[in-house]
Amino acid sequence: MDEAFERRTECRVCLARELVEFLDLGEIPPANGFIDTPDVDESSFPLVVSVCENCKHVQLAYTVDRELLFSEYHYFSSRSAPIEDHFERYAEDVEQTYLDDTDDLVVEIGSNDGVLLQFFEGYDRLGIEPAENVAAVAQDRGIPTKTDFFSESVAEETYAEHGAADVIMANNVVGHIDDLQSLMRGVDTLLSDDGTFVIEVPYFVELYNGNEFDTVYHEHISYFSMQSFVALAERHDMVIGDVQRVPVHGGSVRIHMQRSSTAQRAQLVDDLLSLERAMGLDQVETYHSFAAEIEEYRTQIRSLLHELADDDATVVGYGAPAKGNILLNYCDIGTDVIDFIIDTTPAKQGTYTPGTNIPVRPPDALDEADVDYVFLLAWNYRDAILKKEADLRETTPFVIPIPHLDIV
Ligand code: DWN
Ligand code: SAH
Ligand code: ZN
Repeated sequence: MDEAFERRTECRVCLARELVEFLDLGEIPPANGFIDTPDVDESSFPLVVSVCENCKHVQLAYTVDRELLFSEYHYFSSRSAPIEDHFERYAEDVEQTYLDDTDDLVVEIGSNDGVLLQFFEGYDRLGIEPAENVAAVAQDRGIPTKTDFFSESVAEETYAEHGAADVIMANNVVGHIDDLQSLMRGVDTLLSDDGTFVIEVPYFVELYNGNEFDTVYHEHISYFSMQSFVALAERHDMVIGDVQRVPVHGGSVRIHMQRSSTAQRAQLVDDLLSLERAMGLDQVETYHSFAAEIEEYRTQIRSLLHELADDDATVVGYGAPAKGNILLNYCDIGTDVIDFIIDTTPAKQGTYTPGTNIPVRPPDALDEADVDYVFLLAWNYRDAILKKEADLRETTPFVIPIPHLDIV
């Protein structure tokens, strides 16, 4: 990519040139682009969402250069305890369902700091993770990790070095890949004949029902519905042999894709397709109405937070997720409203949030401050965090932005 970003004209799933823009969040810096000093020049890129009129796949109108987003990365999955627990159970499921021999090869695309592969000790395992600083953590834990972006050519290299994979897993990363055709051809190259490609990704139905506009950011290029998964699988002679809805990251789906020659479509696939039709997700008009609701919702969030600031309340952010940076930028909430944000990730502590330049501090900074409200940016961990912070909640209300504006 010559420029740091590029307009996309072809649908990433079905290749039709029928993309219709419906939601414009403005020009925002990359959501994981935490900066070391405030008030420096930051690059912003258009954040615009389109839907394909042909297959109804929801996707970004512009792609930002992946080297810029992922060479050095600030998100370390293992820093969120609930997600580590989730992946421990995920590993148990995959092991019980698909693995029977320690010679079996398990490959993970977007393996990050080894949060999932750590639970496959004893198997032949390989992570593929482009962010060098994050891959280094996995390697230090003894998890073999190839530092690269997965693609058809990387799949060929991997096959030549390791042979066929019995299971390929890709969690919260399929949406990050611009070239979905290369991804699927790569899976075809690397997967054994009766192997399974397990994908977990936020489900667009939940984004839509839960006002999760803040999960739209440059890293997240695709927003999958069952319509889009079926279209993608069929193009590559695969079927969705199983699917589960899983309560992480605001509501996700786990898709089990297998070669059409070895499996049949699960009943729940048809049920979810019906659900999506009933919601109107097969009609472009639905997406335009959704965008209008999000714009209205932005006004509500902005007004509430600015009212608190006008009353001189001290507000501290809880969690500095990438999505929080979209919410803060889109709703125009900066240092005039929020004093600082606490986060468990060492790589984020001591930095400033992209675009809004709010300081990020370690969790114990909260103990020393006199706080009137906590603003829960990591709303996807609502239950775990509210439980963990039971003492603090006796004196301090939590403002929760998503799925509904709530003070608890
Ligand atoms: O797809 C992606 C998902 C899986 O993770 C990536 N593109 C980037 C990232 O998205 P995110 O940054 O929006 O994810 P989280 O999981 O909502 O981030 C939570 C943040 O909050 C982390 O920085 C850790 C922090 N945290 C905390 O400070 N205290 C989390 C918990 C649970 C806590 O108790
Ligand atoms: N799988 C982890 C991490 C998700 S964050 C989890 O679910 O918690 C997305 C990860 O995918 C990042 O670590 C990012 O560096 C990586 N990534 C981005 N593009 C990729 C690609 N083309 N191939 C492999 N990994 C990629
Ligand atoms: Zn399409």
